[in-house]
Amino acid sequence: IQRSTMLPGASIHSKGSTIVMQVSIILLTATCFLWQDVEAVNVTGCRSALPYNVNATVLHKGDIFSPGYEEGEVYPNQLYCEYTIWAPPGYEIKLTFKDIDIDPDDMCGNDNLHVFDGPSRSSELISVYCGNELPAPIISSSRAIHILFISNFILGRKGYHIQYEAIHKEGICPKTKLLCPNYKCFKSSVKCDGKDDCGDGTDEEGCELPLPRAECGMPSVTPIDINNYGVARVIGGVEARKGSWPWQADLQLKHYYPNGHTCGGTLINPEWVMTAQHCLRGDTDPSNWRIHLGNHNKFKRDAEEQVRFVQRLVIYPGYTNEEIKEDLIDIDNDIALMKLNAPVKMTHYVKPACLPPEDYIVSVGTICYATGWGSTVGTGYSDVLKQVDMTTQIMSLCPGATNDTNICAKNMNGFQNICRGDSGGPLVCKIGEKWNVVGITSYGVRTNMSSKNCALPK
Ligand SMILES: [Ca+2]
Ligand SMILES: [Ca+2]
Ligand SMILES: [Ca+2]
Repeated sequence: IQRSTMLPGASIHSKGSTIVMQVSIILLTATCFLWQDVEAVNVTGCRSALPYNVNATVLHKGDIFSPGYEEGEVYPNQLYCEYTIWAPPGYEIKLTFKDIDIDPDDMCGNDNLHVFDGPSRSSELISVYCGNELPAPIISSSRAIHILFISNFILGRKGYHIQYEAIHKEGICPKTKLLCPNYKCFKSSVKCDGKDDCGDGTDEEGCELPLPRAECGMPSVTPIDINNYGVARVIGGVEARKGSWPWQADLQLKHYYPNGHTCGGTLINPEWVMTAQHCLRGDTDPSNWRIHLGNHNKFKRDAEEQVRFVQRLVIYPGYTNEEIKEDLIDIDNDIALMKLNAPVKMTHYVKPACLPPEDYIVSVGTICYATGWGSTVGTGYSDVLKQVDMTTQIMSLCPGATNDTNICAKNMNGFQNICRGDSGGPLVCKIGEKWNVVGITSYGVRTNMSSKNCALPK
């Protein structure tokens, strides 16, 4: 172990035995330098282009720390740190996250840790990490793994501690068990037993079991009613009661952890989610997505959360792309369906919404609710699921909207509205005792935080 060659703070080291076995060397090279030219005199971390190598044995774990981590300091701003970890030929690299605390944001837009499945930034991206939810271990598909850590110009956090080791992939699970794509192991007897053993439905894929029974439109937790807001009417909606909108789906881009939040969706039965087609941005590859049900806080794993992937995407053929003419936005048939890789379990926190009877007409003046994790434009509670009451309007109040494919609704309080990131989420109204999804959040007028109207497709 060549400790003397290490950068102060950008600690990559191995602990325990330093006996090197010839056949099992991990070679680790790291380069850290400042992202931009800043006052870097006292930065205890990455510096420009100082590569170094670390050798370790297969049976021996090494550690990677963010700059400052071991000194109990937050990582510096404007870092750009790169590590390449090599296993001996015939081995793969396993990374185990021991600690992570990176300034979180949607798509990790503040500070972020990239992991690539290969020796460089041009290798396939495995994931981008931020926040402080410990990710599952990662195993490379070849003998190299590449790590890139970037921090922006403000706010450092504790950082990360990752352990690396060279392993044989075949040896991960005992012989009696099968391997999940996320490297958990499961007994072959629980494949297709109707229970999610991998944690993402993958052991229940393609099983064709009867769907679990699901009563629609009946939350176990009563949603906050517009009449009970009291004086605390919050600009940008109010935090929803946890579990009160159990059909709310969170559509996340798969390569971001813990939060690749892009859009909302509505669970309409145990294996189908409805969303807005514009959320797909023209990309119809189902493998881009990870769907979270039972979610409340978008940066923290809720105990009730269930994760699935998308097996199939169904787009509506009559969708017309976004056309913005002056202040008018015109999107028609903004709807798509996602079939999950396996049905979700029906719980108090995960239940479908009802679909209204065919030809059902929502009368003007009906109070309905839109929900989502969309931007709050600085009005607070942006990490949690929020709701806003929306009253249906006559169509002429929604310029550009058409009777055939849109519903026009607005918040009568005038200070609350749907916003970027809420797209794809439900507009639900009560029909009798049951909540029915009558619309999908599609678009609002440009000045969306003002008292203008918003249109939603039927
Ligand atoms: Ca930062
Ligand atoms: Ca199972
Ligand atoms: Ca969560």
